[in-house]
Amino acid sequence: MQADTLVTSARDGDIAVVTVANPPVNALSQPVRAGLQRAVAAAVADPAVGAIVLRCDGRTFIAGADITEFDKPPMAPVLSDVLMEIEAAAKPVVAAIHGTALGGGLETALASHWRVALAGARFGLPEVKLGIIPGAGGTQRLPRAVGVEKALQMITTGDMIDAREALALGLIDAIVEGDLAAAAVAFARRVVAEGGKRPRLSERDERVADARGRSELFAEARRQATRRARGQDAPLRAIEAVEAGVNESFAAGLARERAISAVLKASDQSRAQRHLFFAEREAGKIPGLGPVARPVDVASAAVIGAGTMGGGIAMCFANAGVPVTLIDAAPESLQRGLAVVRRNYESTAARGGMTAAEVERRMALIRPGAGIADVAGADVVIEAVFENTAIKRAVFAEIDRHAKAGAVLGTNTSTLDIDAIAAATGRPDSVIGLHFFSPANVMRLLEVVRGAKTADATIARAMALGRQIRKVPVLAGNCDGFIGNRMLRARGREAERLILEGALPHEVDRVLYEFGLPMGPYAMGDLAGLDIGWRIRQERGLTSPVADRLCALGRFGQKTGAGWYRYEAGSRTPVPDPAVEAIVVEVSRELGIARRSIGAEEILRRLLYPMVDEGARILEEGIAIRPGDIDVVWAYGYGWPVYRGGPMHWADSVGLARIRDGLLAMRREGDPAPAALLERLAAEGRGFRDLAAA
Ligand code: 3H9
Repeated sequence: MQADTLVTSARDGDIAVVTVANPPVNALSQPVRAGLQRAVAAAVADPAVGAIVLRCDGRTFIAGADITEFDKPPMAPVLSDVLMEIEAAAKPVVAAIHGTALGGGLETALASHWRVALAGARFGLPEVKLGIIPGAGGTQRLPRAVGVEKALQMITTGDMIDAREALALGLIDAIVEGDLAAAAVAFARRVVAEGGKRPRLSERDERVADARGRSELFAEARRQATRRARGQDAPLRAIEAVEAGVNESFAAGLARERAISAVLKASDQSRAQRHLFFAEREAGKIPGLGPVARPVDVASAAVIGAGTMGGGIAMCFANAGVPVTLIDAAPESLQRGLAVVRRNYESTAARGGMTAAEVERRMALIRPGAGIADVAGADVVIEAVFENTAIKRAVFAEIDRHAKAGAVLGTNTSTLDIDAIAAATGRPDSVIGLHFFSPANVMRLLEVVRGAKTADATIARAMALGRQIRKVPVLAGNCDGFIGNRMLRARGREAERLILEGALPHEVDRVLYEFGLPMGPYAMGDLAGLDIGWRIRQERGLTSPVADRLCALGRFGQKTGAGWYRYEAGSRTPVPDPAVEAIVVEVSRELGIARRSIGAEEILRRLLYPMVDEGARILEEGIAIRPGDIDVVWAYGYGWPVYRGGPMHWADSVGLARIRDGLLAMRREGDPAPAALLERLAAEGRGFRDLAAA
């Protein structure tokens, strides 16, 4: 695409209107940068032009640099140079903002002299989410516009602010209504009439002067960034760039920003985070679906089961403004469930996360239902009762009697057979697995599980529904554990071997925590409750020698104050427990296993390689469509560190031959050979990423 078609100029009297039209999000690809440079220079050179309006066609103002260019060598003109020219322009430049001004887009607006926006516009520097920092002056101009503290918060979190806040902070000069282009032209004309002022943020000092030499401000920002984004380089490096600009000068800060930006763009962390950015979007595309009607938003929902999961799922709907009926067979459970939901909202409100009126608005969206007959009006019904096939089948037979034709019937199961549940209804084509992750109102992942008879239209609607309630939906096939829990189980098997061979639970957990996961399998077990797995093992005639013994002692995890760890009263902090160590050692002895010391490197390898192997099987069987889908599941459902890109991306970075060799080395009698897909890719010297491209 040529610069001339992506960036065009028109005249409205004495105002030049420069328009970027690079769908879908007006990213700053090379032709756009070149086009902007040329259009602004031409307008400045035109004696008939008094001021310039910079606007965008389509759904948004510029949403940032073109991320697809990051793997290519830099192409002139670089954005920071174009923006220096815009800021230095001899005529006022007014940015007219709608949609989202993000990253390089916000930097373009900050380099302009004036900024006007529609009330719905939002603003942010989300670069850290891609493992980089703003690279075209954002770390320098934003603090000069909104003050150092606010800028540090925006830059290190990547979170957006709305137009009202932007106006209050001085990030924008006006909120306008109606036709944005016309309003921006009128604004520009006023600027000309009032003398054509061109305030340049690079020259503005007062907001950064306040922070000069205040090292505690930056120390606090570092402390918060380290806690919130443990292991990530970008937020800390962004703080460094801001600090340089505050303590030295705009030019010094800009130079530091540019140097850091170049290093991070080429970093493994950024590569991993960019992979997840695209994988998340790719996961929404389902190849091979027949022609289905474009799903419309659901207007109402029903959730059956008012326990922790059901209540959390109901909150997801209320949070998205969708009325939801919460139903439970036991009236007291329903009341308890509603009270828990209210408490959750009220504690958010107490932390300043929402107003008291908002709590009431959301609670009003959650209606208590009298019985399953109340699912009748719902576009989507989600069953979240006890994890037991017979119980779920009974509930589905009831749902089938009352739900309206065409409703999506979802079961929130983490392991059960979707087909067996669907068969309890006369419409298995409408039944689908909707596996929410706990806490359901917080975790972004939604595993959407297609059964053998699930209709394409049901799949499309379930995926759309996931997006409507702000989840990241990933389609999985029907198997025991689907994508996430199946891989978790592969890891769990090896974790058990590790403790029997010589490692202790807290040593295993520490290795995964240091790798970047929020917790390891033992702390996770204590959080979820060990009795659930115990019951399932009993039903299936399985054993887990140490866990079974803990459960027999009533050690069910956090809820009983003891499990794999012990817990002080009122605390959720796991404390290693000598009693558990004694049990582990005793079980090893009973099984005739000589314990030895096992290092962190071996622990990590033995926990993660089997996950990759299981992931390869999941791909072979078509349970996951793409390796990237597995990565999205782990990043959004299990807290896999985003800067490692998910297990399949990570495996590619390790090298599949090394993983195959490691799996062979740890293989015991009775273990299956590594997955054929893994063997093949390793032998060909390729990675999972090559599958995605194939
Ligand atoms: C940056 O700016 C660095 C600077 O400091 C300068 C350094 C010198 N590039 O999300 P959607 C694609 S870093 C290329 O589904 P939505 C996306 O892949 C950048 N492509 O839409 C998808 O493609 P497809 C900082 C991009 O309405 C399509 O657009 N900016 C980019 O739900 C639609 O995307 C960011 O990080 C891009 N920058 O949400 C913003 N952005 O249809 C990243 C999107 O083929 N973008 N695409 O799958 C977003 O957050 C969301 O896309 C946005 C729209 C909120 C804009």
